[in-house]
Amino acid sequence: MKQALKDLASWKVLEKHHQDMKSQSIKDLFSIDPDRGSKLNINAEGIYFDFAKHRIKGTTIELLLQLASERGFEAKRDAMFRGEKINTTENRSVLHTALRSPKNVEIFVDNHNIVPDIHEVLDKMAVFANKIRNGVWKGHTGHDIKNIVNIGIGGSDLGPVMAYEALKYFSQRNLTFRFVSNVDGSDFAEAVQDLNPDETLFIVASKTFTTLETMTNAQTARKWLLEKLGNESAVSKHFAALSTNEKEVAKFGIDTNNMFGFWDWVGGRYSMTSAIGLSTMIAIGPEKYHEMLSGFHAMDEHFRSAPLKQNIPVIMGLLTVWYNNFFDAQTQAVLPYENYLKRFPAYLQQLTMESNGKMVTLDGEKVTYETSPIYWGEPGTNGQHSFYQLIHQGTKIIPCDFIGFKKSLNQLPPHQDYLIANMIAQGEALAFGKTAEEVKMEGTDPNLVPHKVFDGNRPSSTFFLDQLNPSNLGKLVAMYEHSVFVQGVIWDVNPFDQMGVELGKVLAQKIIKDLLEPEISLQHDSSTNALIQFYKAI
Ligand code: G6Q
Repeated sequence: MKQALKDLASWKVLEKHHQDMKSQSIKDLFSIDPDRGSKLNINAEGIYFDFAKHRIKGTTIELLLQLASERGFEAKRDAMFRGEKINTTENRSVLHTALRSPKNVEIFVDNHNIVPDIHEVLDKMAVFANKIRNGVWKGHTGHDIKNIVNIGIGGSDLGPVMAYEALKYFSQRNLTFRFVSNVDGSDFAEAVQDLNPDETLFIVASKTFTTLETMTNAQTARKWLLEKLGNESAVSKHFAALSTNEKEVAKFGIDTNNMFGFWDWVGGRYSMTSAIGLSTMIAIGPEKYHEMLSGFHAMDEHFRSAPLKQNIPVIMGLLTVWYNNFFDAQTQAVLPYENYLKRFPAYLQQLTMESNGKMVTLDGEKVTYETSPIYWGEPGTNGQHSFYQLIHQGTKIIPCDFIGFKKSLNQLPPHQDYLIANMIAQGEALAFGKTAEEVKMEGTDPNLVPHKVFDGNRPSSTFFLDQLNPSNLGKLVAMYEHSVFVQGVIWDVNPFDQMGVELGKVLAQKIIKDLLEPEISLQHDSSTNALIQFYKAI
């Protein structure tokens, strides 16, 4: 019988330890050990991870590591890498890490080595991507393809959008990339309004190839294309599919030669290194795409083999548990000081919250503790002029992840120095604040002193890298993927299913019927019925 989280010996010790720690400020901790800045950090895989500005001391890390060990973390991690069916509710392996493993490795699912299959798809993607990039692939009317429109949603959209934005600097600039996800027709209409169908390729990205939003957008795209190009045979020159469902792809009319497959052991939100990455590969080219995969792989290996104390995703994941479960932090901010990472927080919202936003354990028992915090964020300096107020002086504790790079991709002095000065200053201000004495010393009107005090003691991590490039993007994404895994192990939830998105989908199907049939008798609650009637009223 598995022990409940709160009954674990390490948990109980952590509870006591928290009582001690809650009365010590970050400032106190730095006074006790002025050198902690050079101790509480990990410098690995080109990432300098500073976690000194946290409400922890060495013992905290020791205890959190004991917790991980009591939870059987290492065995669970290794089971994931080996391809065991750790997604128990769906009876699936979880092998996004295999997608970036080198050719010479063997990884088995149901006695079949999947690595050659992965590389076959990668090679096929490379051929296709190069044809588009070099203008060898022609549209139905003989034009080069200049516009790539990815149609997908959730895991089939957020990774591609984020990666395109993040790596735009490396993208082929004569190609235009658009991403359509929402079933709101305006998303499609705006995406194509200035595009010429002769020069446009649609990539329909859908693991299942049955998702309402994606299929509706794909049908609209097909209509839009055929209105201009007239001939059904145009579809094979202007549509590609990324999917696990060959039957549905063929039914849609997409030539299965233009289909790039993946497998049920790749979860949607873990799929950006599967065929779902085709738009990324077209944008940055196969070589750079492989650099991105190498970055992912380097972080996978770090997670798999670095001692836990020196393991970035392990420490990150455990710190999240520390604030979430002991300090009752409800949210976690992700604040990139790199404009190209503007969609990174949105990407992480799905990765983290769809994974660990769960209320039952793997055995189906209701949890008696908090699971995933709410992740949110925006590029840093913009946030400083809006919501940072609450992080500095509000009543909530919001651990922050700052992400920055030493070198900018665009050399425009003095921008980079200003940007990084701001990032470092925010971590310092959050941790150390400003006392009433300090405010008074500035000659502040006594009535305003309380308004100008910063309590400090607000925790943050800083992730500092050399420069944003495909490899470093891969490392950052894998780092968060694995920290989510660590959290899932502690909370004993399944980070790899997403049953919580189902109910709304089923009800929407019912309501679609209610909206379309004029005489139908509505069977919902009175509020829902009224909303439907309001919509239908002429
Ligand atoms: C991700 C989820 C979900 C999924 C979308 C799109 O982990 O499963 O976001 O990616 O619902 O699904 P399809 O790729 O099957 O269209």
